[in-house]
Amino acid sequence: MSISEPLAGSTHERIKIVTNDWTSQIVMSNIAAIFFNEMGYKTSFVQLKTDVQWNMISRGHIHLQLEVWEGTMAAQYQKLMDNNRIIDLGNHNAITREDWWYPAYVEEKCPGLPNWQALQSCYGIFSKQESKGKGVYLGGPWEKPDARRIRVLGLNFIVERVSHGDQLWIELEQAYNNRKPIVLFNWTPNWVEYKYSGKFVEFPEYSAQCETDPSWGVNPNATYDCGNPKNGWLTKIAWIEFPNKWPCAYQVAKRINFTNELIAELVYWVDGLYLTHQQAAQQWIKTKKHVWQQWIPPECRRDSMTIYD
Ligand code: TMO
Repeated sequence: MSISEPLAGSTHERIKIVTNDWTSQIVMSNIAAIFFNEMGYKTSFVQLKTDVQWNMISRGHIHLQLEVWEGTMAAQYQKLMDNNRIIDLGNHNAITREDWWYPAYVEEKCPGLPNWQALQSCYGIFSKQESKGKGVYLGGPWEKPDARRIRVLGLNFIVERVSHGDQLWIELEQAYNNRKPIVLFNWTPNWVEYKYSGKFVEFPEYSAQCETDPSWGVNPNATYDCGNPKNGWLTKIAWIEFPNKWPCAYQVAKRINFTNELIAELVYWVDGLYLTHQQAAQQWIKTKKHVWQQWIPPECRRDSMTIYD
């Protein structure tokens, strides 16, 4: 069924889609934009770090975020939900994890891994010239207070941060080619697990109490003495007015649903095969019709749409 009557909602006000600094989020945003444009809505991308996006989306300066990860963003998400500043568009059917990670060969030099306590004695293999004997943990621009976790768990580490996700993989590749010990932030689903074998560090099991109750956990005087969730959710959020302004975009955004496998594959197209974000989005639309067809309800289809061709 297709329809030629005018599309419901605003076709002149742009839907501002936030893009962050890791691949899957950017490609997914490009995919959503193609759907919205095909239906007749205008879109633009607003490139932001995750830490500044919360205020922007609650004020309606941006309108859609397709990847909110539990491991690094649960607290800000929950605050805006509790204050009715955003709406939740439903989880992806994916299980996520975000935490410290190392390539498999590191275990030879640090027996006891993946248990975090192994890092108490073998921090030295992760040191760099400028770290004065301390281990270096390479973090991304997201995460929770890692310096605090290091302190409360009594680890002899410092945090070094890259400013864009892509830099993590450059450093990982260099270390990997020289079998140099490295421990860095990683997550799943991602493409890294296809290219490199490795493991997450097993910190004390996550519990919400760990972040609020100092007496909980291995350090009785401090919060954050635990890892990130191992079976985390991945959800989507929108500005509270989104459904009224762009009803069909809302219907589609609610239905957008990526599994672990779908995410890993489309990230690989960019980070492994070097397609641009835009090319990956177009290829995805072209080859995954069986996946996205049901995301577009009949009343939101238009005669003019070309993605069905
Ligand atoms: C939010 N991230 C997937 C980079 O951890």
